[in-house]
Amino acid sequence: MTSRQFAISLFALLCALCAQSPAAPKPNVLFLAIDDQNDWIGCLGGHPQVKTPNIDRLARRGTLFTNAHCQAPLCNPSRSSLLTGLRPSSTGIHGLAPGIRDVDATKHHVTLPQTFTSVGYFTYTCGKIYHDGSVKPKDRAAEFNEWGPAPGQGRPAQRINKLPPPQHPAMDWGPFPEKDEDGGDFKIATAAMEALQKAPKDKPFFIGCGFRLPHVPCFAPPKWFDLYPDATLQMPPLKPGDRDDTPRFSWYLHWKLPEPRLVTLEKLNEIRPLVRAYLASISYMDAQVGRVLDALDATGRAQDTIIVLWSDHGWHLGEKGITGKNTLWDRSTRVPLIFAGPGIVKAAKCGRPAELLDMFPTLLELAGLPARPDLEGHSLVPQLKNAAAPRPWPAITTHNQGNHGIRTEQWRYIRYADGSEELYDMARDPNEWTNLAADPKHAKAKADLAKWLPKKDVPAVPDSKHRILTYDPQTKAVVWEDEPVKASDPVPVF
Ligand SMILES: [Ca+2]
Repeated sequence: MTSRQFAISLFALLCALCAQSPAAPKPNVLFLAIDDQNDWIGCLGGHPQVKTPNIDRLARRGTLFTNAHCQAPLCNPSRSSLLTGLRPSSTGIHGLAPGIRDVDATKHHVTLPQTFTSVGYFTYTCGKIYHDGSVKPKDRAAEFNEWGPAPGQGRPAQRINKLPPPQHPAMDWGPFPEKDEDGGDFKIATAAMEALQKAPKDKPFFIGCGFRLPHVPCFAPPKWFDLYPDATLQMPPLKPGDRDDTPRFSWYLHWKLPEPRLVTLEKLNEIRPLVRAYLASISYMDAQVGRVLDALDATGRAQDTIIVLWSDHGWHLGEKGITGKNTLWDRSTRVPLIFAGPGIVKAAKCGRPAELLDMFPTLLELAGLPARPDLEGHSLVPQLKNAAAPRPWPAITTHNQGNHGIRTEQWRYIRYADGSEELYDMARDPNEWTNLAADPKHAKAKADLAKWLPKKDVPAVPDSKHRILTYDPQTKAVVWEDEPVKASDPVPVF
């Protein structure tokens, strides 16, 4: 958007506000983010043992999207997308850097928080809403009125797990710290609770609270590990040889990651401890969600508040041979997405495909703000009134230029930059174990899905860093994080 377009849209916004009666109340927004939370949430059923009573009670209070997906399986591109309402394939933000204000396409784009700030809301953020460091201090006041603390989970004096060098500081898991109140997510919840209390009563608020867990390092106090005794721990379903029918190009999307491969964790007897720590981290984080929900109720403003809870993308715990994200399968793309509040049907589940970038137009509509034609998502308000309302669009996830996943209610279709494909019948094969892409029986379904591949598909912006993959269709050259990958190179084991 040019600065002139920005001025026009801001003017339109102000006119719309003035046209309303002065008494027309604007709903508050409580915007709750989780980091690297896959579908291991009680109400989503991703793991049979996970305990998330607070997120589950939020779901009963509103509408849960059971088929919601991120636009990028990585923090910065996912958050940049949902906060701008633009796809990674449109902006070229594919890596962990740069942030939105350092990219020409989004430098002046009015973001979701900025919209609420510009129309007079009290806006506040704590924890991780934007990717850490992606909004520089000079640009922060334009996004949120106030920036609260964003502490991490802290670190024990010595590493807990048995990973050999290189010991990436984030690749650790286990019981730490001793007490809930010493963990980062507890402090982030406390900051949000204080913001809820101090939010001016004479204007609506938009409070963003971004939790860090279950992102690695998966550190949670010991009592949360006690919920998941090792003796009865259930591991996620894994199929030996699951990568035999996925294209080699699928490996290029996560050629080398800080997150170890399954084979390494099995050798070190670390996969069970990781699963336990991920579950413990989820339950600890869920308890902090509960504290914030209770604090909202205590303000007496809950009936005027829209609550949105989301995660930036999922996480693998051994499925398809890897841990981490950076894939186009459901394990990486499927996320919790819950809306609750005035006008939203309670205890509803919507199985229509939903995208995280739909949150932006949805919140504009719920707040009575003008729709923005430049946004690429679609309001979910019809589904918030009737979970069975039809929805023609699939959910699309992109990981670097040319690699896209298309998710409908029945199918997952993946097209990689070199043209290789995957197709899964999600209704029959929810674990994505049998790639049907080569089966002529499904040629029509595949062609229909391929129509949704983004027409605009720009390369990574200049100065892009970390998890950047490029492919040259002329020379077939593959480059992962600035290092060429040869067709004969063995898939890295670690
Ligand atoms: Ca993340």
